[in-house]
Amino acid sequence: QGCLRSRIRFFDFHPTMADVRAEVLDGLSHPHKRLPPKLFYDQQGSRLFDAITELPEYYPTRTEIQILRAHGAAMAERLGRGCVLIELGSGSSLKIQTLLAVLQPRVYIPVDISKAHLLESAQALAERFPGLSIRAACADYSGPFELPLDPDWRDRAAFFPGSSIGNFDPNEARAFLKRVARVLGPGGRLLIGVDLKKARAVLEAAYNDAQGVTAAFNLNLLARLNRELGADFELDAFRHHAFFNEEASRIEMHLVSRCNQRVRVAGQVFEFRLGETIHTENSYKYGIQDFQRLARSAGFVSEQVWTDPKDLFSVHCLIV
Ligand code: AVJ
Repeated sequence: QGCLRSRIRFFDFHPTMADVRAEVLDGLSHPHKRLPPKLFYDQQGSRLFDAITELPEYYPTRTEIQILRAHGAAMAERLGRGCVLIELGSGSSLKIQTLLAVLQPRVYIPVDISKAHLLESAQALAERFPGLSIRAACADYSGPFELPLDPDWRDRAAFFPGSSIGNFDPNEARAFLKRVARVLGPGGRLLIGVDLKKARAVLEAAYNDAQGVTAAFNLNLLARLNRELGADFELDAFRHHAFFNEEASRIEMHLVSRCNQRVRVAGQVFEFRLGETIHTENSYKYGIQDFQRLARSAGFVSEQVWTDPKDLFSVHCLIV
């Protein structure tokens, strides 16, 4: 079917339904109930996230794009023309477009957990960049993960935008960065977007938007469990709560139970007290040097860092 399609190869390393079920039951059995933020990104969740990126309060996406537009050519030079380019959490593959024209990768490997979204985005990208060879991989990079790489492909580079690194606690982030370093090999470069620590009011507004899109995004997690695991969460019986935890330097998102209630999930019953929460996301905020220290502890050397004029967001180029 047409030459556009033939440039996209799809690789499915997606966790199975059984994995999702086990992780959900494990998280809800914990004394402090929690669910991993990767579960946000079903098709509906990916759509809601895209809507978040356009909110007036949510500064990270537009600020990072501003930095990429201002310095994309220099960044692409560093990553190396003609490299094998891996993007982790590629989502809609919008940010990479600021680099592709200069970078001209021999192959682009978008990796995302949201399968339908990944396929749509790869399709759209292939149409915009007809010469580009794409290997789309549906995978969960929060643990060890596979990539569709040929062993003899050297000159590897990775792009990890959006401050998704902030979803990991610092120890997990270090373990993740070590895995990326191993995939890249000596001399390989990682371009990574990291949200900066800033005034509480600015941070809290970004996760409590006036239109309630972030609340809908958070609550969609329960709707998804209802759809996919036959859970019986009453969406009105939970509310979105997001705040900046200063000591830990992270935004925390929770779903707060509005009453004492019982919920059935995949055949198991869970009790919620009034005010009890499910912790659904952490989004760590770093100082530039704090992040450089973390990267060093994972085996990277920090080569360059770019920020916006207001120092809201940073993009780091790291070398293995
Ligand atoms: C995609 C994980 C970077 O933490 O800002 C946005 C996700 N959650 N609003 C973030 C998110 C609520 C986002 N990351």
